Amino acid sequence: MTAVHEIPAQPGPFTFDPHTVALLVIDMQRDFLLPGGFGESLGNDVALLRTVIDPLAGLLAAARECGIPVIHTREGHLPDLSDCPPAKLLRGNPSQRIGDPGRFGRILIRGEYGHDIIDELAPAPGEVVIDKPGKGAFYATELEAVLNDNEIQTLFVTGVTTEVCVHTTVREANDRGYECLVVSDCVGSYFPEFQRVGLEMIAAQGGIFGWVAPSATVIGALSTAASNTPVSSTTPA
Ligand code: TIU
Repeated sequence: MTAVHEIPAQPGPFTFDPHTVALLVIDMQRDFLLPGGFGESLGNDVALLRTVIDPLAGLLAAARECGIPVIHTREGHLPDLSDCPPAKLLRGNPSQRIGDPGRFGRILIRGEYGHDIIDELAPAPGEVVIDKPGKGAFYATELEAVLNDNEIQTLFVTGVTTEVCVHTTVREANDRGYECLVVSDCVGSYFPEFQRVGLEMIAAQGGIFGWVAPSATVIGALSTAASNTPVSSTTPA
């Protein structure tokens, strides 16, 4: 029997089965969220991203309590940069490039302090951490295999930044047949305008890439699911 639960969302109700959903936490790394990392080297004010931390900590706690798998991602590269194409390495005119020494070690390099996830959202033992060289979490990673192995069909998507790694990942997920609910206060952008429009783009055209809802609504649905009161149920043939 498959229990189906409903979340009020944009552009309409989002249904999910708690047994086939995972919480995806994208790139909540020190290099993006602390001064001195990659985000700041690109000329950004990291303070705007930090508004995501508290709501996401609340959603993480709720997901863990309900036994929903949590998958974290980290953007970064091998120390020899062999997995960083010149097009990415040389793009723009940052004050520091990927691989340069930064305040928290070499910028966006795996194993460095700045590359790891912020303390407030540290992965719990047993949670999957996907290291990704690109903006999308599916490109050159084991994410799709992890989702298949765990029979995951639906993703609650969180993390940073809304218009870059979150958007890229949600688009990749759509093309692979996953349903995505983007949690509006648990994704963040360095640019308020991109945050607003980025979320609108996801839910526009009848939900062209997915659905959007705030964490309070998602947490409410999770607690309903935990108390085992589905709005409907179906029995597979
Ligand atoms: N620059 C920017 O907005 N984002 C990134 O470079 N990576 C992610 O979004 N994780």
